[in-house]
Amino acid sequence: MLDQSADQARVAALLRARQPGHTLPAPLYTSTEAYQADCDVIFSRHWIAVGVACDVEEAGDVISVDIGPSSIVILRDDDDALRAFHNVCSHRGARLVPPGRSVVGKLVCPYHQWTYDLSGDLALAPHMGTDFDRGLHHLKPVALRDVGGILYACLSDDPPKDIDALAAVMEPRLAAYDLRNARIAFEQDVIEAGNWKLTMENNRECYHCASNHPQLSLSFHAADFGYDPEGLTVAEQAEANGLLDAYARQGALWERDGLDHVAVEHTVGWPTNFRTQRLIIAGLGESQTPDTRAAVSLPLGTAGRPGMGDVHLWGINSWNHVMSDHAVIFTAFPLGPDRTLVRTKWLVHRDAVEGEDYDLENLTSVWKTTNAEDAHLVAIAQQGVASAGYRPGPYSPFTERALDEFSTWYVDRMTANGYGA
Ligand code: 3BY
Ligand code: FES
Ligand code: FE
Repeated sequence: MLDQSADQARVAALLRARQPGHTLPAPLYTSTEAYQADCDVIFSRHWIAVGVACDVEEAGDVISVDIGPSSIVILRDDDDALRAFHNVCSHRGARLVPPGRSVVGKLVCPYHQWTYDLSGDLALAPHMGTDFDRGLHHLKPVALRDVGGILYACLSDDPPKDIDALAAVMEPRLAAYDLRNARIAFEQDVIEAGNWKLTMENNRECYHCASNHPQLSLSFHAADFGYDPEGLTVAEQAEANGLLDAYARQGALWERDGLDHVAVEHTVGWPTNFRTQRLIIAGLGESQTPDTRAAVSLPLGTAGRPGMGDVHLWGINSWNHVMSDHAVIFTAFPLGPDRTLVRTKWLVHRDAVEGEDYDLENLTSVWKTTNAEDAHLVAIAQQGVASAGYRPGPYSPFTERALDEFSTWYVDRMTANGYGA
């Protein structure tokens, strides 16, 4: 008990020491105490992106997802409803479902064979006696929300209500792509050698793109996050203004076509942190592929036109690119103070056939390459923050504004959830 509150006080002091406009004090990226605090606050009391509805297409499809030291089961029940439970048997607590995917009729605990219906009801518990009330041992439910086909879970019994705001913005933006009925063409897990916050910071800027992502840069404009270029050098301003002009022109066309495109940001002050904007795809403008043309001949949902750009959405532990021909859905899960799992799923129309409607390498190569490049950047950032010479550094007020907001949001959420003064 004493130890726990000493840890809490240490983390609280580090949070207080963070200077606005700067990266975090090193131990917030490196220490076990901060890792545990992040699992306890950010990953247990907030809505975390965990997968996609088409992870579990049919009744009996099950996935398990580890969130820090916890694990959840997501499944489709016999009534076609999505459900989530803690991946903990109600008997003696064993992990019920192994990592990854399975297809089951019922959930059977490998330890003593307690058996649960897909509704989570305990159906069978051998040797517990005739007086045993199975009704008291339902699997513990986990709050789950399907937002346009992207799944969010919250481990808390009192999840933040502002997930409704995310749904209100994203349901209409994602409707045309019908991600709920898409299919996962490919999935990749990469373990980055860095703290999850460095993974997310790296993702919230494209300051590093021109020099580190030659392939992504063919389809991705570096300055896409709506910053005000005033204060930059004349040459930088000209480049940023050119892009702003392009957005003004393209925005008018999207408006004419009834496509939501403006940036919506919920940052500091919102438990469910997100940003969305319809982005212009560079090059020929169709998709994030090596030649910037659509990779899949069958568009997603009713997204018939390649000119629809890229519906970009990021959240606490996720980032997504939804294009007319395919979507790329990324989730990040903390594995330790200096290890983060980045899980990427490429979604295509459910009827698209590999080899006929798309070439898998062409579909996946940009983000496979980019993920490897980003994993390297996160690893060198972690090496630096763990070194004696590290001091919190200044974020660019232009291209890294979103990182400053992320760090401020993080400090704010931690402080409001037991790690305050
Ligand atoms: O995909 C993203 O959201 C970010 C922005 C640019 C590079 N990147 C990984
Ligand atoms: Fe699951 Fe015993 S722990 S049946
Ligand atoms: Fe990157």
